[in-house]
Amino acid sequence: MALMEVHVPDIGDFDEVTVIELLVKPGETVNAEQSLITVESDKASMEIPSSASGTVKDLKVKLGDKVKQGSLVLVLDVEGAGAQAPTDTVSPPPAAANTARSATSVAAQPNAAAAPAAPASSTSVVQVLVPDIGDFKDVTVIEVMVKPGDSVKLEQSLITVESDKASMEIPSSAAGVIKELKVKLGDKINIGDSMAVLEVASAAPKTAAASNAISAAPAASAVAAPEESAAPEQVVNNGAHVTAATPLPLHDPSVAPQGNLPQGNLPHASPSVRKFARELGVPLAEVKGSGLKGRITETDVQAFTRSVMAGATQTVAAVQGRASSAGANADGVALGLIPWPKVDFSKFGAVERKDISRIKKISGANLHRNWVMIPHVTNHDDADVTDLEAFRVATNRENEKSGVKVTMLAFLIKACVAALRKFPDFNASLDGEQLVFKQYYHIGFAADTPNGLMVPVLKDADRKGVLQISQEMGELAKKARDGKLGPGEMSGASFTISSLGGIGGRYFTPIINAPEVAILGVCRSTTEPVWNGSAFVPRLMLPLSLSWDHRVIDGASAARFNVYLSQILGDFRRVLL
Ligand code: CAO
Repeated sequence: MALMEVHVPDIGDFDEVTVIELLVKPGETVNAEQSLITVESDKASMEIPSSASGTVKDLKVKLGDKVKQGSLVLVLDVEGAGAQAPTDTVSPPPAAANTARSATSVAAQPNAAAAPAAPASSTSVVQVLVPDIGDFKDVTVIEVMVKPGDSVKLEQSLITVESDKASMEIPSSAAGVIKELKVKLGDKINIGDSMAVLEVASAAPKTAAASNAISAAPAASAVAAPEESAAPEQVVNNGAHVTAATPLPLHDPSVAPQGNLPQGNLPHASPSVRKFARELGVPLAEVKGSGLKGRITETDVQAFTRSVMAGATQTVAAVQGRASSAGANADGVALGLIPWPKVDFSKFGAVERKDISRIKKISGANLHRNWVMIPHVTNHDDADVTDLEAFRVATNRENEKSGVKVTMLAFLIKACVAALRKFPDFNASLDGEQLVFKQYYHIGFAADTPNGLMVPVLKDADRKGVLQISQEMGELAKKARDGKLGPGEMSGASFTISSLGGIGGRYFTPIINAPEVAILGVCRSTTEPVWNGSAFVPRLMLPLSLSWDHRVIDGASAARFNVYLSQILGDFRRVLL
């Protein structure tokens, strides 16, 4: 064993960069070239790799420290290093040096371009090339920030590229309108590759700017030199493109903008964290960073993922319905499935297209998530509601003048509360590795509205009688149909009932309304012959379908729940017990 110091390698003109992330801890084993820390200037972030394999003995930097070339990062315990490294300072390995030099060369060349010769015309066409990006070869385009037709300003970022060690935004070399994009997501690009063709409104000022670029950056100018004299119009016609480029500042690394996140508000994260987030499909813009200056760490991405998996967080995509199975844009690729079939229906006959309603988009996204994430099982059963139906009809007759009509659903709500009391697992929610048992009984009920499915919530059903439940249910259902439900009237349910009894059908598989763990589906009761031990007698049977989350509930409990519920519905006096 020998001790070896690892220093910040040549990071070019980057003076006094800030340590924004510590990727290792004392006692951890690291491999040569494994990233140790992430540093950041106002233009770029980069990971500083280890120069050797070994065990971290002493970390010499902390978050927020300023470091520069030669700063001591950490001390490594290196097996057999004595023979190979007599001095205690190890030169950066080629990869480290390359990473650093890449940033250096890019940052050190304020202008890296060629430009068209000054044209007399008021518009010209210029091609924006990838400028000198140092030792970066075959870097991947991870973000395309503009599209054809967009007006771009000089130095506005057009694309983001990423190597395994750093990312950078590549800006436009001129102001103008994008005529053509030459790159797409996933492309590998190198110095001199064409990024875009720009239509530039006025060539004269551009030329002056570009001339400066040429004198300041001979190496990059050379890339474009053969084409410098081409006239813009000929460029388009002959394909002999004139080039223009600008300084290549390394901007804050970022992921593809999510949702409506404006440019400039992109999330801060190191390239490796962004790669990690992309692999998991995590929208970084929605992750709260706990690092320095709100920087997103790998732990933040993991915490976000856990929260989404537990149903505590919804992504914007889910809410907006982009992930909705109902949406034709849903992409099975995201789930590792083959893509959704794209069919030109008009080939087979006349079609009409209509936008999906906002409610359908939202409910569709929720249903999709719940269906995919919850291991559903559905138990079916029948309850004998002959006596209850007679009581319901009699109650309605007695209360005719009150204007409140009692339907089977009101009794079902009351009966479910009794069953939930007896089987508290069904009135619970999963929260990470804990179960939250609710001491309240707020029952959601699915309501069919002209705009789609809504679930009003009847609060404190345990404290209300069937008549009050009927009245409130009627009011909530009307509000749902009129589109007047407030958010408070649609939240807080601990269990949900979906009744199709007024319509028909036999059994179905209701989808659990996360984060609840069970839902009862009810269909239309029918009179059936039931064997009473000595004869078949006509009984009114109510079909029940109970879906439950197998992570929380098991089949035996579900069967008991249904049996108990059926007993209550068979003899409602049991509610009092
Ligand atoms: N068996 C037999 N008849 C039933 C019944 C049942 N299980 N449930 C209701 N009925 C009868 C009612 O008694 C009423 O009869 P009358 O017209 O003779 O009085 C009739 O069916 C209509 O009832 P209703 O639907 O107006 O009232 P409700 O309290 O049963 O339901 C509501 C209210 C809002 C839940 C319902 O109107 C509704 O929207 N249901 C659809 C729910 C849904 O879409 N679920 C699917 C979700 S998954 O996509």
